[in-house]
Amino acid sequence: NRLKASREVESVDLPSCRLIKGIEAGAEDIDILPNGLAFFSVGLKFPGLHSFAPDKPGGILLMDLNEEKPKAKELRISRGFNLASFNPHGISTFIDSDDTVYLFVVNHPDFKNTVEIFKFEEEENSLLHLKTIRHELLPSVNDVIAVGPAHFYATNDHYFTDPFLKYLETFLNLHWTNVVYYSPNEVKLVAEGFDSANGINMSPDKKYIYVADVLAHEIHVLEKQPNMNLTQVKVLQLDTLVDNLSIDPSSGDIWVGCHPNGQKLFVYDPSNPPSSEVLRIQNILSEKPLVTTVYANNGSVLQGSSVATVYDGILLIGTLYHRALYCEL
Ligand SMILES: [Ca+2]
Ligand SMILES: [Ca+2]
Repeated sequence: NRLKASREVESVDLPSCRLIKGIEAGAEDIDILPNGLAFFSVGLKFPGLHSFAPDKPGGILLMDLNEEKPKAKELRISRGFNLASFNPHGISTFIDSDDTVYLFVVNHPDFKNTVEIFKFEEEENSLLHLKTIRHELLPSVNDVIAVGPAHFYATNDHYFTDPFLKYLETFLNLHWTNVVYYSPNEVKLVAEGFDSANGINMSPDKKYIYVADVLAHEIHVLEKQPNMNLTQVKVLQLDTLVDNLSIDPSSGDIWVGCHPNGQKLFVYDPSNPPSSEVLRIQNILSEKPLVTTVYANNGSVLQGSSVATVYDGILLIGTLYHRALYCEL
């Protein structure tokens, strides 16, 4: 039941969608700046997870959504950073008071766990690597939400790093996964007890942190305290495996990339591929949040949606290891 192994999806189509050229081996996470520049984390590889390009390193692509026919172009990364082992996962952008744009990237070089901080240099179409963060409280990072130039919340989707212990932990349903706050001065556990903490994001007023628990099919709303601790406000129960969370900055709506059937994700069968599902959640703090299925597909077009994010009537949908969609709403 945690994997929703028996669930099949009914198609929900949008009138105008196209596959994005150049994305064929996953775009696990997408983050859009307020000016319409979208970052894509592409080419994630993981033990047990299918890959259409197992020998190609991952990368970060950029798409300018203000263009008439936007294209995804790979960003150059500064010398000194190990590109051959780049294996990007969750990402988050941060704009500093001096307008510097930072890109935070969860990275799994050789299946290890780091958070990389880059400075985005728009004129050069490149990322300048600033810092690699490793920490014992970050054993299995999935996603981050940046809250300062070197400050973030991160989800751990497992308690253990070792693949066998990871498997055992999930099998035994231990609920040991957590959220960690990281800053140069202080690193601490701020929320725990998740089955598998995955996507993380923040409300536009910066008061609330949202955490997706993928195997419990839940979105947790947590209130940010002045000392950066988190206190639980509420839990929204859904009927699907919730992956990354994106926020519409104007409405505060939460857009969720979901896996309707988790079994199909881990046992990849091209004749029975994993499906995709995008939910929009309105008024999550109210008594009755409104949950709408905006897009759903049985895998004939898009397999394994992990993120959905909006900008000015455009919806971008990324996947764990398949393609990505550009849709008009
Ligand atoms: Ca993210
Ligand atoms: Ca994720």
